[in-house]
Amino acid sequence: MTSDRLDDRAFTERLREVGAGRYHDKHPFHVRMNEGRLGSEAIRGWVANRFHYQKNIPIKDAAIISNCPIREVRRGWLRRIVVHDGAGVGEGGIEAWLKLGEACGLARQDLLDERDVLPGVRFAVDAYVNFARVQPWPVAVASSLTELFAPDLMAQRLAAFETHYKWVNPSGLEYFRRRLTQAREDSEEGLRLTLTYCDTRALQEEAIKALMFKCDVLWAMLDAIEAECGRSAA
Ligand code: AHQ
Repeated sequence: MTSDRLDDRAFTERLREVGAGRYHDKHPFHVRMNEGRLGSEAIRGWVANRFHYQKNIPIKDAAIISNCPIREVRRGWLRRIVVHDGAGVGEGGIEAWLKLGEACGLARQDLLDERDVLPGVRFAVDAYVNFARVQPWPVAVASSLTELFAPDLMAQRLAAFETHYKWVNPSGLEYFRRRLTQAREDSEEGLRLTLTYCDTRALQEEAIKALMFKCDVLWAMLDAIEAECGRSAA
C-alpha cells in the first residue's frame, strides 16, 4: 500500500497553518493587551486566571511522561517539569508567575487559592490536562506546538507591558523574558518529536487536530477572561 504520509516539510506546513489561523495572538483580548488598551483590573484578572493554566502545565507534562515508553523522550520532556516547578524553593516558572501577580498588586495566596479562576478557564485547563492523560503521547506532544507561535507573542507582550503598563513592577516581567528562549527550545523539541513519532498519516492528522484543540483551549480561556474582565478599559 503506498503511504500517503506527509513528508516533514508538508507536515510542518500543515501544523504552522493551524497557528496562523487559530493561535490566541489574534484573540481580541490579546490584541487590546498588546495595544495598551486594557485596564488594570483586566490585566489582574488575566494574570490570576492564567496562573491556573501555568500551574497545570507540569501536571500535563507528567501525564505525557507517564504515557511514554521511550526513555530518551521522557528524559528530555522531564526538563519542562523542572522549568515550571523549579529545581528548588523560590525557583521556576510557577514561582515567576506568582511574582508577576505580586508585581500587578495581587496577593500570592489569592492566586494559589484560585479565588478568581473563572469556570471557562478551569474547564479549558482541565480539558487540556485530561487530553494529555488519554491521548497517545505523540499526539499530546503535538498539542504543545502552539509554542511554535509563542516567541513572537512574548516579544510583543513584553514591549506592551514595558510601554503601556508601567504600573506593573518590571521585575514581574521576568517570566515572559524567560519564555522567549524556553518557548523556542520547547517547540523545537516538540516539533522534532512530532515529526519523528507521528509516523503514519493517521497520526499526522491526529497531531493536526490536537494542535487545533489546543488553540481552542487557549482561545476559550481568553473568551472567559474577556467576558469577565475585558470590559475595563485603560
Ligand atoms: O507560559 C506558557 C507555557 O509555559 C506553555 C507551555 C506550553 C504547553 O506545554 O502547552 N504552552 C505554553 C504557553 C505559555 N504561554 C502562553 C502565553 O500566551 O503566554 C502561550 C502558551 C502556548 O503557546 O501554548
